[in-house]
Amino acid sequence: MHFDILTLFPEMFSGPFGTSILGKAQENGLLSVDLWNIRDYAIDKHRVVDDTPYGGGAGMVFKPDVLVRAIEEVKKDSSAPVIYLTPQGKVFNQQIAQELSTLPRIILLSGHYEEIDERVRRGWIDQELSIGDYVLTGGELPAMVLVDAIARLLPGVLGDEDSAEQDSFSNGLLDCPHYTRPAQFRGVSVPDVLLSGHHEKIRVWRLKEALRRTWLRRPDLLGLKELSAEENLILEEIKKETSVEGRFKDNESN
Ligand code: 4FV
Repeated sequence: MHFDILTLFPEMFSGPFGTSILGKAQENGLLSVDLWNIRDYAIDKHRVVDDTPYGGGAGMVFKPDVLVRAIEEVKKDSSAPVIYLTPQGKVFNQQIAQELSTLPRIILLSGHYEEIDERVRRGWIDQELSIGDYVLTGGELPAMVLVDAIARLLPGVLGDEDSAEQDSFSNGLLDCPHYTRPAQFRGVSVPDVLLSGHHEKIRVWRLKEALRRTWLRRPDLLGLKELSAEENLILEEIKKETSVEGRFKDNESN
């Protein structure tokens, strides 16, 4: 999969994209990233990329000619979608990451300043995505978040195919609790079932704990998911087990 990123600060990306899983994935040819400096498409002497908004007011607006020159140079005759990172976009989630991970190429436009000219939004932007309801200083971190969340879903990137499957949200639920050695740590033991080697019991325990955690912390997610007969049975079991105090206590712990 190929990512093109239009940004005013290409140097911001070298750290996250040059190390760890994303760096290795590029070395292995599982994904590639091209960074395009929007300022290179400002043709005036001072390479100006922004201007004051018509109608007055605070903030600056990306000049439409500069952005369009950059987008058209990168996109050429490709069908790759141009995705603009902005608080006004649809909130990015695991399902969107999954959908985008099936594409051969996407073009990300990292916003800056107040906004982009509305004519660019209407004529050259295919999709607007937000990483959350807060305002950042630039769209570079959002672009890194998208690449990270999408890239890890690409075959071979995580190495162990299963681990992306068991993530929070991958099956519409939060992830279950996890433990590793030692079996006893500061007087607290690992649940016996996880030491039993009984795969079916371990599967059911993990599903139950994922349902419990989702019900206690993010009941809204349960409303979005069609629960299987097994999941419904387990959820009823959890509700019977969980007193009002229990529900309150778990919220305290997170
Ligand atoms: C943002 C977000 C975000 C707004 C002004 C950059 C900033 C400047 N992008 N999800 N939240 N962008 O805050 O995607 O354009």
